[in-house]
Amino acid sequence: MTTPFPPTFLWGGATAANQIEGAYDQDGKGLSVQDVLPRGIFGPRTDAPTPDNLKLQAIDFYHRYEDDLELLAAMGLRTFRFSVAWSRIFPHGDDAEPNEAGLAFYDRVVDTCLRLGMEPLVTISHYETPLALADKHDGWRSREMVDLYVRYARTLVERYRGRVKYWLTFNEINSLFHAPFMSAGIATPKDELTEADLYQAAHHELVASALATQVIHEVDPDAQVGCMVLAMPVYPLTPAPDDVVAAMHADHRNLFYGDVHVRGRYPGYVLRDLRERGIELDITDADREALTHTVDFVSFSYYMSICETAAPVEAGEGNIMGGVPNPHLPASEWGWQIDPQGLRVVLNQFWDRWQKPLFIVENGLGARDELVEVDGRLTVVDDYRIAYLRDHLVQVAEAVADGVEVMGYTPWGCIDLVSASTAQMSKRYGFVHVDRDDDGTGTLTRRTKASYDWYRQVIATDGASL
Ligand code: BGP
Repeated sequence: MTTPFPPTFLWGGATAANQIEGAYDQDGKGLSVQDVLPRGIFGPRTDAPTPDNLKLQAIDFYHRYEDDLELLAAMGLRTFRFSVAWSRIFPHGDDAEPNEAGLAFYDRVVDTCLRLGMEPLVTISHYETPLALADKHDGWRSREMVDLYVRYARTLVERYRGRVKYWLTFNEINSLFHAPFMSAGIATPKDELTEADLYQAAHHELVASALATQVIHEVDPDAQVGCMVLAMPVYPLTPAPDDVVAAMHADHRNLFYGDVHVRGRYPGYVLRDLRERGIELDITDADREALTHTVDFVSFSYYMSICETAAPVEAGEGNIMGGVPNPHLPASEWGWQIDPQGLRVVLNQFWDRWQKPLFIVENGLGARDELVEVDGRLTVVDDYRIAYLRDHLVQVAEAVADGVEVMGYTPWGCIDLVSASTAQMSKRYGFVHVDRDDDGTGTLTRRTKASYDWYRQVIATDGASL
């Protein structure tokens, strides 16, 4: 059988610390913003951790990582994406010394991945800013965050040098405007923030990302660094030129982050926008120099496309990034519109624009699953998930055939985990089912789903059998 996927293609799965680890206060870990977000992305936050916050225990990966990684490796994964919980390493973000127990935990995770033949793909910051930095500095609004983050990144690369080849600096860096507390540890309520505040915070993250890239390259010249953006192709709602221009502007608001990471400077359309809004960012000469340290590849999540129009309409329900619904597309129960071809569109757009290898580090269908008995064992017959992933992989294959360089594909939540937007278990993505319910009950037993066998076959045939 022939396959368009190269033999080096990194078939994998993706997770994040706050959504799988649990053990939120063990072995010296400090609190992160997630520990006070029991309701998910848009809050409200609590003052202290509350028992209804499922992330405090999550799926207990902290204690079960070895069995979980073995189960995932048995599916054939060649890479495993996880994040380091920043507050496990620096409990308050600005501690004099890193927490050895935290570093040792990720030693074990990294070494287990390597023993099982999976390349660790590590997100340095995945919606897990130490809470102390949110309270003390208002998160990324403060320039002080840059040095703290770069020191944290240096600590990681010095420790895991030679073992971790792929680093991602910030998960979905362009989500900062939409979820300032979760994404960037900004404690000030969203409605009290100005666009200038948010742009300045984004600027600090961009500088920190570039400086971390520089440090990683210096400490481990064999390592590769990618930015990570939430990708969402924007279609004009109609062919009216006003709608096309509205779509272009909406697209720019997301492309801006990749442009800075790849080109090493601010694109003209952002500078114009800032000027016209009367926003003067604090950008120093040292910042400009820092930004020239560009990434090796571009990684992204892809869940949906959106439409944009110049006409005044209501924002689409469920689309956290705004936009209006596309009348031609179905949607998941949570209103996320399903558009496999959009993935081919975005792969071509990014490749044409940046000519950097692309890595799809999140994609998948959040759905309610039901355990059923098949041949005497409990499982989930998730044909809907298989269909979703297959349809998207067909489009990745098309993009590869178009000449796009794609490094790999790591579907989101390869093992069921706590959802970011709902903070519940019932929105599931996994190939592996975890017995835990929204009320926190459950045995935490792991069971493979039908999609597990399907994905194992996909990987075994290098994508020839989809
Ligand atoms: C992305 C985040 C992930 C993940 C995913 C699915 O935005 O990077 O952390 O959670 O979305 O979202 P949800 O869990 O809300 O379905």
